[in-house]
Amino acid sequence: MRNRKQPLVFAIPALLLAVSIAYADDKKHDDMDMSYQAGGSPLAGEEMHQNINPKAPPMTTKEFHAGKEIYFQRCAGCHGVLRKGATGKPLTPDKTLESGTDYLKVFIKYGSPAGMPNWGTSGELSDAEVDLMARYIQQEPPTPPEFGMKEMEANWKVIIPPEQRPKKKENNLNLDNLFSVTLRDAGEIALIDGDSKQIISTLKTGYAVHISRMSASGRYLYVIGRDARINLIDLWMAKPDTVAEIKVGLEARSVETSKFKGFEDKYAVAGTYWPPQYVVMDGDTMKPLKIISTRGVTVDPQEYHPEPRVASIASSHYRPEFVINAKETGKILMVDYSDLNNLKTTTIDAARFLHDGGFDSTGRYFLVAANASDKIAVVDTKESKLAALVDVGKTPHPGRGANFVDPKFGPVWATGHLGDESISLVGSDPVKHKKQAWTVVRTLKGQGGGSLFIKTHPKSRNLWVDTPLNPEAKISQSIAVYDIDNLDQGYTMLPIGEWSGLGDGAKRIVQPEYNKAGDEVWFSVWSAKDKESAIVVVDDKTRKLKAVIKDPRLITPTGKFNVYNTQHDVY
Ligand code: DHE
Repeated sequence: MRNRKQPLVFAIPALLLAVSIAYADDKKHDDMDMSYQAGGSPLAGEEMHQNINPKAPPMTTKEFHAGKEIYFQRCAGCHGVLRKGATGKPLTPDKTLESGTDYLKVFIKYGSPAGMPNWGTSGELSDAEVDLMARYIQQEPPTPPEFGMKEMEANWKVIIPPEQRPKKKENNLNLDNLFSVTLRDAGEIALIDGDSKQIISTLKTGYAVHISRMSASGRYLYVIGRDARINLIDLWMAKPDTVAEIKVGLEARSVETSKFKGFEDKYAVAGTYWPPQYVVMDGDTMKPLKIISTRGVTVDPQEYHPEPRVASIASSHYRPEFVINAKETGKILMVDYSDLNNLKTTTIDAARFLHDGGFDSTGRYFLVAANASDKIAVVDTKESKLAALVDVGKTPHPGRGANFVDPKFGPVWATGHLGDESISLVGSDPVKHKKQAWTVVRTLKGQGGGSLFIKTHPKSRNLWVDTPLNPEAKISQSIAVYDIDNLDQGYTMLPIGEWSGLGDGAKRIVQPEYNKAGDEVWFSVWSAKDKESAIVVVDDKTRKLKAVIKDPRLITPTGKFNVYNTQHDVY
């Protein structure tokens, strides 16, 4: 049913519940588990969960609900709400029952070198919870509730209506160089002044907050949590704060705003993992206007998929269109927002498991990773057509990618990979470098697999590649930097984790992000929530340490979004 190439190597700290259970043919512990579990008197008198499969280990109704809660919070992000797998392996009962409780418990408790987090030994889950989860994932997955207009409206709050907001900017902040920093496990963002490196404020956001995006004018900041809660923050206020809030589903990752001329700041759009749909909202209040389901048929093989999650969303500069990537169907939806009542959508068949991506330097082409297909899909947003499908390395993960001019091959867009150490440079100029366009013109050797983000800036000749998910601490705690003019020379490794001066902790270096001027690169030094984390700022020219931002409020900083660069798609 699923693509056999689904990644083994994801260590996304959120959630891989059982990376290798598919290989557990020889581990049939069902009977043993059954007798062990069923014999326990603690269950006597408890209301039991009724599973349609009699082989599933017994659970009380209370345990089932507790398991459901943990699963939707921690595991669904990778394994899917219906447990059909995506980033993580499928966890449907046909697989999990074969593995059995003991085997699953080991995986959940200790994780695996291939990327499954060690939920038990890290202290995130107690032994009792590990046992509960091992039994929970052998039950039939419950279908989560739908989330339509009624639910969205009930969860929508305009805290300060547009007419009561500032008529002009009321603070002295240099908004262009402000950073919105994800404080993942705190469920907050920090607004950091890029000039002084001071934290201006921290704001409460959704659970396991994920990304920030800017409105076309640069006034409104949209922040989305994994619980599908979006905060709309007005940066013109004397003290920037949330002016509207909405929850658009049970699980989400992406939010974007209309950027086409004449529609600046008019609409926002958010995609959800569950339910599989997207919603178009008013830009300044987030009033939900139109919900569209992504359920449908996959590009190949052509079969129905009940849960095509919405991954990245971009906003076309050439047409009033959102570029919406439906992960499991592999379809890219060009949604014309100029007439919401008579909605026109061009559906582009790309490749399955669409994830993250960004524009080329001209802003015309959108390049998105079809991660488990090891491909990059290139969309021409001017023509609303697929320009190419490019084979790259194993499990590409570009973030928004990096644009620069390769001295030999001309303009390129680059991606790193989760599944191998390579960095693929894709020719991105179909006019002057037609032969190279949409092919891998060069492959760089990186520090190792486990790369998530790659970055440069139009004013820089450095290319930065992180490897936060590499199992080797030396690699996950450092960054590779290439001289764009001498790519053959290979990379220089900078020990950013060490530079941070932090004590023990994972200190994963994640997501390089430039300041507006393009002369500083910011790196998150990401440790667990009970350990100190930091942001390290490096001078782009000298590649020397410039500043370390430390503060007790900086809990698990990950993504950093410079207002100007995010607003103008500079990367
Ligand atoms: Fe992300 C972007 C999904 C885990 C940090 N992440 C994205 C996008 C998607 C996505 C679809 C593109 C949004 C867009 O452009 O519209 N991320 C997912 C997952 O499904 C996944 C794999 C598992 C999960 O449980 O959520 C996942 N992501 C993570 C992390 O663990 C990261 C490293 C840390 C964190 O904060 O959660 C993480 N993701 C990011 C960041 C971006 C992102 C920083 C934006 C990068 C950019 O430069 O735009």
